[in-house]
Amino acid sequence: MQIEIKLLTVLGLSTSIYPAINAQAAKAPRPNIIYIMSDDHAYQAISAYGGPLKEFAPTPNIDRIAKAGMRLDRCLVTNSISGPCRAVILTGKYSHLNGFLMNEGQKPFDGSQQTFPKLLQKAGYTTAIIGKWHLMSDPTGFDHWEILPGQGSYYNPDFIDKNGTHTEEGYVTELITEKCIKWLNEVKDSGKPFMLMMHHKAPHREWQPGPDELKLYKDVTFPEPATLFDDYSGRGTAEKTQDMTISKTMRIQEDLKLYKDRSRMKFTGLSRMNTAQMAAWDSAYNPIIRKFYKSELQGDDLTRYKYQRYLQDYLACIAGVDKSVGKILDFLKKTGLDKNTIVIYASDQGFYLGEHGWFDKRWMFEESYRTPLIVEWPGVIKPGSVSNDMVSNIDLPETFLEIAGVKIPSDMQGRSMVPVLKGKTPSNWRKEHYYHYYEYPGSHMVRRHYGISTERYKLIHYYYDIDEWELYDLKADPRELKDVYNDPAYTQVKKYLHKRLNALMKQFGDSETLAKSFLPN
Ligand code: SGN
Ligand code: CA
Repeated sequence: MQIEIKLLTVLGLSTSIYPAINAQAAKAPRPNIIYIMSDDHAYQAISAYGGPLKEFAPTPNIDRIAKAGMRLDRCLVTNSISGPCRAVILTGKYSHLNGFLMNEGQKPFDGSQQTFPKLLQKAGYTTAIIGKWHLMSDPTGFDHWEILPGQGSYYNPDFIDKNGTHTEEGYVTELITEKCIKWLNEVKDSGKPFMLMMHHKAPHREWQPGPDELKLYKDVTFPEPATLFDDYSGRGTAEKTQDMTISKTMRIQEDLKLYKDRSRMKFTGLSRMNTAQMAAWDSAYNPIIRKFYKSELQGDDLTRYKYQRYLQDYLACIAGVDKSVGKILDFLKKTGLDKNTIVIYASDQGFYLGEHGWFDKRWMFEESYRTPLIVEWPGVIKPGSVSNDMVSNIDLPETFLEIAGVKIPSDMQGRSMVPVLKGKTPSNWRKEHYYHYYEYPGSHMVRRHYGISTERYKLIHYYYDIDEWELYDLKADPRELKDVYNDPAYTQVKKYLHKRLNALMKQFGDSETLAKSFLPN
């Protein structure tokens, strides 16, 4: 029976000629899916995930999803950077197969290929994407789309839809929220299930808080991570030569908004603000600016100060996202949609909040490799559950397809998380994960690398203009401060991991030769 329903739906045929099937369908309408993804939201900055920032900057609305659903503690990305993560989520394929490897120096996403929104659409779902898209080509597979150009702007942003580009007055997180609620209102009574991808720009660099959050954390002092002053000893060339430290890379004016030269505001979109927005901005930042330039901070004191300024703004952006999540949840409750709508909260990848002295992402190290994932599925997921199973962003499309009762194409490379969400993880669930990052040379100068991670170990190969292997033992060294690749105690482990890495590369159709063919000439 189930197969027949799927077949009929896939063929786009009505099931009404089959009263028995129809009765069953009426009993269990297919759930709606709302996938909320913010940009660069570290799990360390979600109170449901615990951690030292929890009391300082709680996220009560995102936590509502975790309370009602499942928090996944080991969701790993395949290539820790925005555009590529988005392409993986759409296609269920690693970057070398979906063709979107990097943000910079990249051809537009090939929207003619198979994606999960297209398959959902075919199966009768109404689909939409609103917010950051970052794939250069126009979205395909969506009944409705309204996206930010590139990274988008925080204040009075441009949006692109099928009619072209227009500017809207307001703060980006609020505008995206209003657009999503408007669309949900339009489709909620259509009799068709829907899938919405709500993609926030916040809290992406340069971390510009919304009008209501400008002063939220300005007097708060956050706890410092233990590795804020990491000197990268015990690790290789890649870690020592990156360009993503709070101390050196983070800019006092553009990133921390300590503008001495206001003409520079045009580089970060702040010159888009109207008079009222600018007045509110100045009233928050001018006192901070005055105090800072009087202080003449230097060295480690300056780094400490920059870390605090960074977190104040980053977390204020997140407060705006959290408020947005609250609005969506309230809307679902008010309309009764909450009973049959799956809500997912995620980030495109992880992010550094001063760990190793860094901001940004890209590495196969924990903070950037692990992304938050919280799922509420009424009546199916046990409220307040926590999963440690190794899942990945590449599993999302298959998960969505299974939820919708759509056949999963055999060329997708992840695995549906539905059994994990149901608390029934199969015994043969993934115990190892493959990673491959490409954007180098480029922003932040993180060298190209691929690798395998297991529950306990990570084997990483930096293969571009260096040829260095690294091995980390997360049990002995959870902060990943000591490469043990050349430690004889790990000879057997190393051998095993090399073998498994080769097997994974083969399984996913990747190789160093293929990777080298993507290098710039
Ligand atoms: C911009 C940022 C970088 C960031 C990339 C990619 N610089 O280039 O810091 O790593 O985006 O981010 S900025 O000065 O323009 O803010 S991603 O999330 O889109 O992958
Ligand atoms: Ca991102």
